[in-house]
Amino acid sequence: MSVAATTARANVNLALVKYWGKRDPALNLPATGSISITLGGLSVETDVDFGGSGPDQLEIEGKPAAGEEAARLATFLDLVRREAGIGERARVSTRATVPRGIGLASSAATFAALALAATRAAGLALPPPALSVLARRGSGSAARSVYGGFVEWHRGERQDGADSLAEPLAPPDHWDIRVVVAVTDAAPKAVSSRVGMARAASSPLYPAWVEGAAADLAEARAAIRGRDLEALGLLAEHSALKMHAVGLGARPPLLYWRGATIECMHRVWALRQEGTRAFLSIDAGPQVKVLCAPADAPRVADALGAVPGVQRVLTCALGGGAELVR
Ligand code: 2P0
Repeated sequence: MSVAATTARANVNLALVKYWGKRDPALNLPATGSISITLGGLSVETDVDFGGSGPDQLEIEGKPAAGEEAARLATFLDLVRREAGIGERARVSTRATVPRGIGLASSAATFAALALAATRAAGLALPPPALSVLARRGSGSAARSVYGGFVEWHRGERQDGADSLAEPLAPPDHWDIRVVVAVTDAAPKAVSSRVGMARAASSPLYPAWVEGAAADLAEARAAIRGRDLEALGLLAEHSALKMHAVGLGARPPLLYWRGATIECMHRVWALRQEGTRAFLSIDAGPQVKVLCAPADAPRVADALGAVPGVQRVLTCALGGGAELVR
């Protein structure tokens, strides 16, 4: 039985130990585990209700969803319908409360919010672990956005993916840190993460990437537990740069960086030389994300804002998990 219209919100997350490669693309089962922080204030809000028949009505930012985006949403809604035993069509409306056009309106927040809103609208009350498994089917990294603070997504061993879910390592108030984001290019990326990950497997560096994950995860967990910014920052930087190195070695090659991306990287390393503890991460795009202490965030933001080609800079604290809005 479907119930009333439901709205949920979820934040984006930044992986400190990256997810880059799948053991099963159909189920979004990762080749390795990953660890992220959920970022406050960069979120996606989704309204869902079920009723009537006909094709789903899917709206993103007030416009009908089309193409692959619409297909991914509809496929995900089919999973929810199957789990709830309903056949009604869905009406979905999704809004990013992230500043628009900054290349950060990640699918992680979209599918974490949709998983929560759609299951509730379909009359299901899934506990967070089951919600994480479901969100993963929409987008791998969405498994992590179900939770706030410091989060680990386990690779899992099972073929059906039932054990490939995220769990919280520590809540947001465990450790007050900041992420400063330098936006260098807000255009949609030319190669999706999905395609990028499939291509990564052709790289001779990929086996080393997969093999190194367990040690990276253990190091990140220990650094989070000990609130050791230097250890966590250096490890996050190492994980991100290894991920991009895998892409450079792929056939065809893959590079998400623009000129300003590289200039930001040098600026972060110069800040470290000058004594500021700042550590970079880069996802499947050209933006540079810098981990630092709250007191250093204004200095880091000023430094990145002065790099030629940087269009804007925003600073985030840690945020909470997916939540119902109404
Ligand atoms: C991550 N990324 O761990 C990595 C690092 C981007 C770079 O997860 O195919 O949208 O939907 O599972 O989760 C972005 O990829 O990919 C991502 P799918 P997803 O955050």
